[in-house]
Amino acid sequence: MNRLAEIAVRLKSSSNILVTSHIMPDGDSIGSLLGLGLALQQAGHAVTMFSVDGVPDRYSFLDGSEKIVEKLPPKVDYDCVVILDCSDQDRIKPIWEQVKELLIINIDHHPTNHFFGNLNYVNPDASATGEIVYQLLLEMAIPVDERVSAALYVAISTDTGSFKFENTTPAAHEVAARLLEAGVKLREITPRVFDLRSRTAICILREALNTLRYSEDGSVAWITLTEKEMISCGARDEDLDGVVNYAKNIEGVEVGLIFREKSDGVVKVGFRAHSIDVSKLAETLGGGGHARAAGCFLEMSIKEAVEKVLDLVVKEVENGRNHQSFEASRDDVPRCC
Ligand SMILES: [Mn+2]
Repeated sequence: MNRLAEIAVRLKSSSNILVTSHIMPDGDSIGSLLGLGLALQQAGHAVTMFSVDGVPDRYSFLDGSEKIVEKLPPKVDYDCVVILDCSDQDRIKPIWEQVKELLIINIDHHPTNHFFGNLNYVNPDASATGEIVYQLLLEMAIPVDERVSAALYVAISTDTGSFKFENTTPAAHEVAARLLEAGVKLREITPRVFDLRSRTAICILREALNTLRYSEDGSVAWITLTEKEMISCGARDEDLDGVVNYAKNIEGVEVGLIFREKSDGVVKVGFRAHSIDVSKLAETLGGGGHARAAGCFLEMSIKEAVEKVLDLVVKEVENGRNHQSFEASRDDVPRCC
């Protein structure tokens, strides 16, 4: 692995730079791209900021996002290509063949990173790639202006789930503090990035909560959504983002589930857990994912899918209790401490 100082030296000597980040961009992808791209431009470099899938509406208010392009010329010639927040080449598949012979600088915080660059800086301890970009700008002695600070703040605050996830480190807060000092306006960011919901998303949330059910012992809560309900709201999969958490976050619930009927007789199941490992359950059903967030597809009716999955999950929760493998949940912590 390279040091950030080496990457800083290389960037300083590059006049024509391509900066890009992953497909289906999230806040860290866009925020890092914009933060680094704008700062390098300001320092006098010719920078092309590129995002395969453009800029999601939620982030298009960010100053400078209008400069992010979705197409590259057929012949590319850059002194270097900075690839941000991508664990592997597949995350930038549409342009990889086109740029792979150029000098690639890979900057990321995913522990699974493939070190596909000529220069690689991967720090899994960083809360977001945006946090690394901030350190890189310090290294290059490029001042962080209002536009750059807003972009990097969006990167860090989205990847830490508004500073709620476990990757919220002291360093994340420290960098956020410096960005606030540099002029971040939360009244412009918070309503757009965190609070805004489309009417479609609210419509499908209302339908979803109407279907909420609990297992007998109350440890599992689930939501079912039929194709009919999706169509009646005009909802797409992305409108269901976070809906399963309404089930998971109910008092006494260990596992929240969402069953989404697809038009082709397939049911998509989402699992969210507080303490047990639901990725193993999802794997036994042909799916996978993370320990506390997993999913699978089942070829059966939604009624059959609920019965099948519920049986497995309730047993797993019981097992978890018997083996006392639960970590202390917030409610288990005595109020005094
Ligand atoms: Mn990230």
